[in-house]
Amino acid sequence: MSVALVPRPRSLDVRSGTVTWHSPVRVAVEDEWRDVVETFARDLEASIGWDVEIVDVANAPDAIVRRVDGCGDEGYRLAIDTEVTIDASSAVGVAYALTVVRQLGPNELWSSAAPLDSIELPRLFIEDGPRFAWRGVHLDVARHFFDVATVCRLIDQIAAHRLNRLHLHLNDDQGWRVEVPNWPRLRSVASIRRSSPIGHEGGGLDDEEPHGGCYSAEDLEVIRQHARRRFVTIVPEIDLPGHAQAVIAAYPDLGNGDDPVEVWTRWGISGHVLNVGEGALSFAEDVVRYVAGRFPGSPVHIGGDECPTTEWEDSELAQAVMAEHGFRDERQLQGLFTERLTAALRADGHEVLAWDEVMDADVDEDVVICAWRHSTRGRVAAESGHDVVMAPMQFLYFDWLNTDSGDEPVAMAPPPTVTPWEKVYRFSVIPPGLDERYWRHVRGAQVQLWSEYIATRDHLDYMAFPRVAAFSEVAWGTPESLDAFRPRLVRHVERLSAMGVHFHPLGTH
Ligand code: TNX
Repeated sequence: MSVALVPRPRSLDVRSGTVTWHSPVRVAVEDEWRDVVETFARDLEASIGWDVEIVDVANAPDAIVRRVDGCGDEGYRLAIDTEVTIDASSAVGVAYALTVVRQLGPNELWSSAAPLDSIELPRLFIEDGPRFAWRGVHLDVARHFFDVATVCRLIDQIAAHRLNRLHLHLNDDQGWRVEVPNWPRLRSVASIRRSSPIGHEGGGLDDEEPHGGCYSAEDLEVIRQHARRRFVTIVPEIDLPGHAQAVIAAYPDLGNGDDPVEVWTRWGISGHVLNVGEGALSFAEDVVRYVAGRFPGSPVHIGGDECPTTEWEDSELAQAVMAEHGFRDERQLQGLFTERLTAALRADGHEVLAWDEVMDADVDEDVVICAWRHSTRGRVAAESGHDVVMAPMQFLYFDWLNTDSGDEPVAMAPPPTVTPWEKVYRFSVIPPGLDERYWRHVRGAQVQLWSEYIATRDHLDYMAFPRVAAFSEVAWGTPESLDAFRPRLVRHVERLSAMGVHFHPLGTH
C-alpha cells in the first residue's frame, strides 16, 4: 500500500501488509490526553460514522498512546503493526500522529457522512517532528469579513496540514471586526462600509452594497476553543497607527484632520492614520489589550505596516511631539505606538509581533518581526537579533494569482507576479544569505490570505489550496524535489476534495 502524506514526515519506513480496523476503534490513552482522542473520535464519527472507545491498556486495544520523553514539542512516533502504537511527549504530538493515521486511511475519513465498514492502514514506522515552530496561516477578516464557521473550518484545514498558527488581521481602513466594550462605535460605525470596489481597484467601479461584520467576545471564544482543540494558536492582530481610516470614521478625534472620513470604500493604503496624541495612544493601548485579553497567553500582532506620514508632516501636534523626543524623521513617531503597545502586552503576558516596517523606528529586540516585503527584511531582522516569522509576499501572499492563464479571477498582483504552488514549494524558510549562526532566530513562516479580492468561502479555498499544502511541507521542513512531491500532491488533493475544499485545480498551467 503506497502512502501519500502531506506534509511528508521526517522519516518513514513503509513495511508490507496492512492492519484492518472496524468500529469501534479501541484506544488506550492516559487521562491527561483523553481530549485528543475525543477529537479524533468526533472526526471519525462525523466522517465514517464510527465510534472510538477509550479502553484500558490491558484490554486489547487497537491503538496505544504512550507518553515518552524525547519526541520533542510537537513530534511523535507512529508504529503500525498488528496493533498501532503512538509515542509522544506532548498532546499535540498525539494529535499529529492521529492526523497522520487519518491521512493513511481512505479519503472518506476526511469527508462528512460517508459510512465505511472497515479501514485498512499500511504497516509502517514513522518518526517525525517539525523543523520550524511557527507554521502559520494569516487571514484578513477586515477587507472581507468571514464568519465564525468559516474561520473554524479554516482551523480544521490548517490542523489537517500540521500547521499551528492562525493570524487574524482584525482591522483595516475598510473595516473593524471586534466588539470592544469601551468603544461601541467600533461596532456601530467602523465595522460597516457603504460600498466596495468591483473588480480591480483601478477600475473605479463600486458595488454600492454595504459590507460588514464584527465578532463578539463570545464569537472569539468559540474560535479560540475550536483552535485549542486543534492545537492551533490564534494570533490576533490590531493594525495601528496606519490602516486606521475605519477607526477614524468612528472616532474622528483620533485622526489628524477636521474633515469627517467614512470607512474606506477603496483598497490600497489610506493616508488617514491615528494622531500621535495621548488620546490616540491610550485608545490603541486599550483596544489592543482588550483584544489580546480574549486570547490569554497568545502572541499578539500589533501591525505597524504601511503607515504614511503625510498627515504627521502637516500636523502641529505631531511636529511638537517630534521636537519633544528629538526625532528627525516622522517614521520615528510610529515607534511611540510600538513601544507603548509592546510594554502593555508584555505586562499582560503576551509575546509581541509586528510587520517589518516597525524596524524603521527604534524597536525592542524582543519584538518578533514578520518579514513581508522581502526575505531580505527577515535576514536583516535576524542579524540584528530579532526572532522572525517569514512571510515574504513574493512567495507567501496567497492573494496573488495562482497562474497567468488569463482566466483566473481578479487577484491582487497582476502577471508576471504569479505564485503557483510549485513556487511556494521551492520557498526557503531560512532567508537566503543568512549566516548559520542566526538561523535560530527564524521561528518559521506563514502564508497571507489578504482578502480585498477574496469575498467568499469557496474563493478562499481556491486561493489557499493547494498552495497551503505545498507550504505545509516547507514549514514542516521536509520538502523534496518537485517531481517527488507532485504525485503525493495529486493524491492529497483527492483528500481535499473529500473535505469539500474548492481548491485550485492542479495541472491547469
Ligand atoms: C500589503 S502586507 C499589505 C496589506 C494588503 C496586501 C495585499 C501588509 C503588512 N500590508 O494591507 O492587503 O499588501 O497583498
